[in-house]
Amino acid sequence: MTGTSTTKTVLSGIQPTGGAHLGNYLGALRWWVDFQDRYNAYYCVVDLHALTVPGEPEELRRSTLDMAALLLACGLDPDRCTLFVQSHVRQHAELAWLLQCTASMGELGRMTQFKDKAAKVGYESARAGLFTYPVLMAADILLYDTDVVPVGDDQRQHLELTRDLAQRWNARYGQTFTVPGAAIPPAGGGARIMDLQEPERKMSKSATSDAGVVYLSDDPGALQRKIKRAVTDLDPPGPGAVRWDREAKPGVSNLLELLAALRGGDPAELAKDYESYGPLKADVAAAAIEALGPVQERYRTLQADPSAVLDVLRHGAAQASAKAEETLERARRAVGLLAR
Ligand code: ATP
Ligand code: LTN
Repeated sequence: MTGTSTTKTVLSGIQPTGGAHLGNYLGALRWWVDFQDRYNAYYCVVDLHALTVPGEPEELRRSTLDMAALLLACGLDPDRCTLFVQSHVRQHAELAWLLQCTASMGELGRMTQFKDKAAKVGYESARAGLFTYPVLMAADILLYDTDVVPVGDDQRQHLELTRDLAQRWNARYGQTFTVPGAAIPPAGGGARIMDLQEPERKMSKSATSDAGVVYLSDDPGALQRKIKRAVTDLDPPGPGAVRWDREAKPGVSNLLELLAALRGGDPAELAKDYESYGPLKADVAAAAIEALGPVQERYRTLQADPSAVLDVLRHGAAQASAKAEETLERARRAVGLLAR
């Protein structure tokens, strides 16, 4: 780690529920890579969060390791950040319990991600962990005295809850936690990439169909096909057909946002270069292939050497545990648990 005591701390997490997609990359992962050099950086694969929805044990094991390899392939460097698996640092689950006893049913019930995911399986059979999940996320963040949390726009509400929990705790039990802030990409900068087939829904690992989700592991052929078939609208070609208007033209605006996030620039400005959808799609596909090519190459190399990835994770967990234990002990004392 390159951090010093005056360097601010960054932490973020990603679930190993299926492969990472362009939304994850543009909304979060590329910022993680960027932030390694400016912050004391902790990044984790949040496997405990993945248990909130049904899945196969063997699949979870495989996808946790795969996700770690993909993060390294995206550019995380174990010499410049601490990369670990959430369940390897037991303090996360323990702090989550302490925080659950300061969170209210009402505030957790208002979380839109809970409402969406519980509605999918039916409220009665939704796992209790799905309900308390945002508190585990708060524990992930608060354990490391985190200042900054780089996430996509969909995590704004969870970050707000984390801040509320930390402030409430500090007011009730005395100064214990650093109150974190969110680092969400600017509007038009990849904070909320939409599904290519259903541009009113966010691109998601748990989408029902893969057709509108561009995975970081998609080969150039698949990538081109998915982008070519992206839903747009029936406006005829001509001046003004391609414009940045999320309400009236969600599909086209999403393509412009993808291009802006991949190549740099402003989506409304980029729109002026196009009069029809075909050339825009071709440019988005080319930009995605260019950005993902090197990531895929490194991913293949890392996949061939799982023990090297495991070594990184073991080392990361040891580093993270030391910091996490310090904070947890502070919290245990503050809340009145008897010292061991
Ligand atoms: P799931 O749909 O299974 O909940 P997900 O695709 O939302 O998964 P996460 O692991 O929950 O992925 O998110 C990892 C990071 O990627 C988070 O910071 C999240 O905000 C960001 N992210 C997820 N989807 C998008 C998206 N469509 N656009 C921009 N950022 C996104
Ligand atoms: N809840 C987040 C994933 C997540 C996370 C975190 C993000 C779990 N713990 C800590 C930032 C910091 C999600 O669903 N994208």
